[in-house]
Amino acid sequence: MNTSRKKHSARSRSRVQPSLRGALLSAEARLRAKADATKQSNLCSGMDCFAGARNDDLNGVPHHLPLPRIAQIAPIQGLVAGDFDGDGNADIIAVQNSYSPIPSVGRFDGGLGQMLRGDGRGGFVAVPAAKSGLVVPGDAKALAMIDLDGDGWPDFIATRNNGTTLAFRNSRIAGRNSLCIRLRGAAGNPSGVGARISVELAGGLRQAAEVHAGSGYFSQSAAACFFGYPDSSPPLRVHVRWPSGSTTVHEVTGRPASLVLQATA
Ligand SMILES: [Ca+2]
Ligand SMILES: [Ca+2]
Repeated sequence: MNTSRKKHSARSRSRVQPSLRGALLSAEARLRAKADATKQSNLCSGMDCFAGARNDDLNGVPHHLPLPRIAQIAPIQGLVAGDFDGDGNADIIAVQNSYSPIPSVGRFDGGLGQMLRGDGRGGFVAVPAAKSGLVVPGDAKALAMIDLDGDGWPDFIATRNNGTTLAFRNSRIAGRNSLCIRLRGAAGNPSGVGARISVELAGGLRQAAEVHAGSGYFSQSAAACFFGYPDSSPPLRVHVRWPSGSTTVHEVTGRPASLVLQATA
């Protein structure tokens, strides 16, 4: 019986192997064709990150847009999003590189970190390092956002493997402002994680953000939300939808750098 099984197995292999080989060759051919098509059309590769969505085609179908190429020059390990320049549009800051690939691949070491300025419609434009001041060389990992100096503008902390931790202070921009809002939630969720904060500006625009926990590579940003606005359109009131489902409205007087809102206000 063993001999029979061996013969049967041998016959099975003789039947399977050619078709398997054909499938592999077919798969390889498809991959080569896909790679050739990518080169020829100069489109983004399969490693592209996609961000943003807009409903600007005739059928209202959202289109995902690739991040600028400079943001994809190396793997991104830490990323935060928010309005960092006070123009009312969400921006992105990311730190890059990886020294961990297998030896045959080598290091990904081409990135210096990148700020991407949002256009408010789902698109992002790369800001040169000479203008943003963001330079994070090395094996960058975590990126966290926090208001380090209490001026209402978000600042940043970046960590690097076998390197020093870097802190970046966000310098204010003339004619623009930033409001930092923190929540005091109920017992068990004192930071109000999961709450949605909406700021109503004098000019009629509304900005919204959610309080979240966990921000990337072994890190967490402060449980705060930042809202930018111009001098001509200060915040009038803040609407909060708490994790419990209840809502509160808070009037804003003046132009405070920061607010701490209570669930019972
Ligand atoms: Ca912005
Ligand atoms: Ca600050």
